[in-house]
Amino acid sequence: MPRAFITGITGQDGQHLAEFLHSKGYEVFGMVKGQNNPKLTAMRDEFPYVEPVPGDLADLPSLLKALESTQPDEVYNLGAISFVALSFNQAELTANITGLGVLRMLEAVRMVGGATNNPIRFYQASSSEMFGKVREIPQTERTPFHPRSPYGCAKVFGHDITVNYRESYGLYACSGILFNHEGPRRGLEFVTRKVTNAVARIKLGLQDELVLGNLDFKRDWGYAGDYVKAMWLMLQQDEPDDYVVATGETHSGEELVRLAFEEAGIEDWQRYVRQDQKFFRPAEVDLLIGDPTKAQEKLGWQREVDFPSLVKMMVANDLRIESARR
Ligand code: GDR
Repeated sequence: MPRAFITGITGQDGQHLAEFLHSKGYEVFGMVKGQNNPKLTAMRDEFPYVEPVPGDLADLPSLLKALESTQPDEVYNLGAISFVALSFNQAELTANITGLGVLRMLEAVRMVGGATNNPIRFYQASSSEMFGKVREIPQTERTPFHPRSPYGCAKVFGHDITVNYRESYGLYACSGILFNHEGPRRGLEFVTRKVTNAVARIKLGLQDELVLGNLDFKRDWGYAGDYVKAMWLMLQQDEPDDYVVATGETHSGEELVRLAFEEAGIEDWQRYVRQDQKFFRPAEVDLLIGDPTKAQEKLGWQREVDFPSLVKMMVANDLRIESARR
């Protein structure tokens, strides 16, 4: 039975990846921080097959202990301070966890190593936020980075140090440059879920308005369930490499809002939407659109869920959850 170790297990991608690897016959270990993590009970209920392992990305000895005790074949580093807006207020913490956390995890992988004929394979969750103020359209594995937030800067370090460990120590280490990926498990602080949840609540008469920040931005939004398959594929190749994972389409913030309201049968969406300066960021990423050709050709990866289906799935999910709460 192959063994996988996942950081960020309680997040959206950790959940999708655990489910996927379990279906592939993996034994799944999930790193959980803190002595009384509030998300642990929910994780145990929903994913009884995931074995929780204590550890913290800020603490190298704990990572060494976690890998020594679990002896994984594959390590997926999905743990991070992942909310871009928060990173402006907690820049040092973001640099420590989202940036230096990758270095600590790589060092643990290098030191624990795994079997001589089967060294540990490492996946780093890199991000389209590294492209930031984009230098070319669409963005590929060769597009230079220009991050626009402390989060983006930390992710650039994580990406570069992953490449460096691969080149310096011959580690099987891959960096997946994933564009935005969403779904029903997305946290309510991210714009897609914030919108679909508010739309459901407005539809059910539980909320009057949707307050947002900048809507003049474009994102390449895919479905998280499709994207975790690309992570796994990257670790099944003969050679480690870096890949952009994206849909190749871009949609505006306004399009997201309009589609979500339409999905709930509300035509005059402008009536319900207000903008507030407090949700604007000090610097913005205006236009992201990724070119997934390499992932498609080399990994045989294809996305299955398109943007309208994604919005539909998320609105339906929030209508179901909010109706049950009423
Ligand atoms: P992003 O996701 O920053 O792209 O990072 P997010 O959904 O937070 O923002 C997308 C865009 O929406 C604009 N926006 C708002 N965003 C939020 N969260 N709340 C609002 O009220 C709001 N109004 C407008 C933002 O300004 C932004 O332009 C996500 C994260 O998952 C990262 O961890 C990941 O690396 C990247 O996607 C790829």
